[in-house]
Amino acid sequence: MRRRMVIGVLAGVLALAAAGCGGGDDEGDGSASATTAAPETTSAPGTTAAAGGGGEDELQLAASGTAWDTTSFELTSGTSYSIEVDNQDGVQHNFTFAEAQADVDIPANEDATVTFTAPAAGSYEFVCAIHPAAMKGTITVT
Ligand SMILES: [Cu+2]
Repeated sequence: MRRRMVIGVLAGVLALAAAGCGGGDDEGDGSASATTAAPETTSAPGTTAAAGGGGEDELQLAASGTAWDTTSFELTSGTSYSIEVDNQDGVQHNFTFAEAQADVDIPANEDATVTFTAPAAGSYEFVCAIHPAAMKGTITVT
């Protein structure tokens, strides 16, 4: 109760002070500070837009010991994805996401990148076509 009253009084004082500044003294001060703050606000969204403006969302997946290190992905329908598949095994693996027409072989101890567009919303499966029993996972598209 007491705190709320103190805050209320402070807010009232600040409001009076702000009103006094704006109305009484030269308005040049107020304009100058507003102009200074504006470029900072403008540059931040610009940077974000540039970073997000790329064509594809990049994901990573690794195969080790005839197993995927990630067994579930959540994608957005209609978005382009690039998955870098790192095969850490001494045998060939494969990444297949049939519904997105994604199918790539990854030679032993090499990387391969597969790109595709996420299909309609739903629950799908990705698999290594060479070791389908051991190497599979789910892709949830929303
Ligand atoms: Cu495999």
